[in-house]
Formats: sequence, C-alpha cells, structure tokens
Amino acid sequence: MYIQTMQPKVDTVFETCDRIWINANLATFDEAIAQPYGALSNQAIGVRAGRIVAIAPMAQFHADAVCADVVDARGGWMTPGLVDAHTHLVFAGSRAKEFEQRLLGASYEEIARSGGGIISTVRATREASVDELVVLSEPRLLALMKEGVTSVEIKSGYGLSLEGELNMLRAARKLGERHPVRVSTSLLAAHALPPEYKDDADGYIDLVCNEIIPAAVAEGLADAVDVFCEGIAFSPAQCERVFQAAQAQGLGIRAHVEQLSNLHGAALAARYGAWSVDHLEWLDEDGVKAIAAADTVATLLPGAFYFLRDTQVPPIELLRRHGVGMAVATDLNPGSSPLASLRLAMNMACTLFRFTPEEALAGASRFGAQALGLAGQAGQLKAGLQADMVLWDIDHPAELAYQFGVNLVRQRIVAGEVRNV
Ligand code: DI6
Ligand code: FE
Repeated sequence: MYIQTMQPKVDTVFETCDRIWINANLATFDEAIAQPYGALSNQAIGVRAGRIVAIAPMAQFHADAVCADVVDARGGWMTPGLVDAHTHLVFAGSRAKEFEQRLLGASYEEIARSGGGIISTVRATREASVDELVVLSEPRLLALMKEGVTSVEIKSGYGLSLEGELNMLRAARKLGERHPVRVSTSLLAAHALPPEYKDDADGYIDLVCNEIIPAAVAEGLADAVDVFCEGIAFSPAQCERVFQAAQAQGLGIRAHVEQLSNLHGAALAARYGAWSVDHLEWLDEDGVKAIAAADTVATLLPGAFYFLRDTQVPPIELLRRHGVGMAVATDLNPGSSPLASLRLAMNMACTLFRFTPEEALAGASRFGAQALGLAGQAGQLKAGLQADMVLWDIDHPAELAYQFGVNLVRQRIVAGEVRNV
C-alpha cells in the first residue's frame, strides 16, 4: 500500500530521476550535516542529467512511485568521487637511476643542480609526440581511476618551451576526452629553468608570461597556472609575474611553495587569490594565516615527503587551528612521487602527517575539488552537484584511509553513469 509521506516533494523528485541508488550509507561531506564525514545512513540518492537531484532517507522512498533505474547499494557506502588535485602524470622517460643515486646519498637538490632531476624528464618529454605522451601516461591515469578517482588535475612543466608545454596540455586534454574522468589542467611552465635560458631566468619568465600563457589560453588548454617557488626553481618575484599574467587571462592560480625551504611563497600566492598552495613542509604561522584569510586550500603531498625521505612535517596542527581546508593528492611525478594511488596517499597523510581518516577522505574529495576551483560543483554529495560518486565495499568510511593495496571500489560513477575501469 502506498503511504502518503510527510515530504511528498521528495517522491516527486525521485519520479523524475534517471537512476536511483537505494539502501546506501552516504559520506556526503556536506558542511550542513553535523556528523563525521557528513554521514547519512540508509539513504536513497537520485541523479538526473548527470547531477545529484535528490537525497532522502529510505523511509521516504517508495519503489512504486518511481520509474527510474534503481540500484540496490545493499548497505554499501557512497562517497563523492575521489579528486586527485595535484599530479604531473603526463611525462616520458624514467628516473629510476636517480632513485638509485639518491639511495647512495645524493640529494634531490644536488641531482637537480647537476642537470638531472626535472631537466632529465624534460629531455625525454620534449622528444615525445602528443599521442606518445597520451599512450605513456594512460596507465598512470587508469591506475588512479581504478581506485575511484573521478577528477584529476594534470600539470605541464616538462616541456619548458612554447610547443613542449602546449603539447603536454594537449595530451592532458586528450586523456580527458578518451576516458570517463574529469581533467583539470595547470600550466606549470615555471617549473624549472630550461637549458636554453641558463643564466636568464627573467628572460624565461618573459617567455612564460608573454607567449606561453596567452597561447595556452587561446587554445583553451589551461584551467590554472602553477609555479615552483624555490631556490632551485623560481624566486617569489618571478612567480609573482606569472601570477599577474595568469590573473589578467582569468586563469586559476596555484603554486608549489615551501617544499624545500621557506620563501614565503604561500602568502604571495594567497595575495593573488590562489585556489591552492601545495607541499608546505616549511610553511610558518604567518603563511598559514595568509592562506586562511584567502580561503586558499593547503594541498598536502605525503607521497613526495615519503619518497624524498623528508623529515620536515608540514604544520598540520596550525592549518587545522586556523581552519584551512586541507587537500591530499598524489603529486604523481617521476622524480619526487612516483605514486599512482590516491588511496595510499590518504593512508600516508594519516601515518606521516597525522591526518584523521575523515580529514584524509575530505582532502581527497571536498577540498581536492576546492583546490581545483570546483567548490560547489564536485567533491560532495549534495543536490545540484555533479553526480560523480563511488560506491565502496566497506563497512565504515575510515577504511578508505586505513587499508591500502586492496581495491574497494564496487561502482565508480561519473555524471550519473556507472563507469568502472
Ligand atoms: N616539486 C615536486 O615535488 C615535483 N615538482 C615540484 O615542483 C617534482 C617533479 C620532478 O622531480 O620531476
Ligand atoms: Fe608537484
């Protein structure tokens, strides 16, 4: 018998859904739900035209009142699709030999200063065509997707010339067209000084600002700009010129800062309204206050900390105390973080940086989305947002940061469609 519900509106919305998951526990990360994980138990969640349109307790859901495709989640947990907000996954070549050198005692900076490091990946990447870059990068992207990633950021930064940088971004865009995953791109031309500009870093920054940024924008290749603000890379003054050029073109701003030393790059990026500042091992309290005031996300990259055998832990407690949103990402790259698992990055955020499992999952969903300028569009389970979700075979959401090496995805959902990899 059909029983009139207290909220007939909910039923009405369910009737117009394309698909509904029932008997699901939800980790919504909706700030309006004052529960750990924004959790709601025993829910129905309905999608239409690629968006979430209805979330309601099962008591308000009536099977005879709906005509959509109904999927029984059988008590599994649904979370937002995972967001890997910082990767350099498009590249050619390998740095395995450099790993050996580091294990024999050479530091990351020494290798970079002696012409290895980023520049060795630049040599290999410049030689590859766009299609070759796509083929080489695909396995890394698929590994992330298999574990539940539905949005991924991909940076350039191994071309360091007009064509080299554009080709990397073209490869990133192609990957997004070929696979059911949303790709955000960041132009990281200011990643390292190319050999052609040895002793002329300002001349290279001229090229970045006057040619590479405008060309990337003209071809619709970049969503944001990124810089490496560091002694072995670019000074704060040089990074500021890149931010100004990016701002003039309407690009989002993000920055690698305070990874190996404290040049106060985070505060600088915050002054330009950066979406995210990343790494942050050497960030001090003034820097934390500056990013808190700008609502800039702190993106933590425990994979690089681990792989470089770093000991300087980012100031997590200060970030927490000042209410800074913290994202967790893989930093997938050949030199400092050859890590194609966001789930393992979440675990490392807990074991190495003392994140709680809830913070780790929020960092790989809600705050990852915010770091990509996608707050209010992705990263939460809420009516109106993109229906990018993962249904997991778990009994509690803490399991996603706890276990690693086991794939717990039951269904990976992009724009309301099940797209398992
Ligand atoms: N910091 C990093 O950890 C990566 N880039 C950066 O600015 C490393 C990139 C690489 O070594 O290839
Ligand atoms: Fe990086």
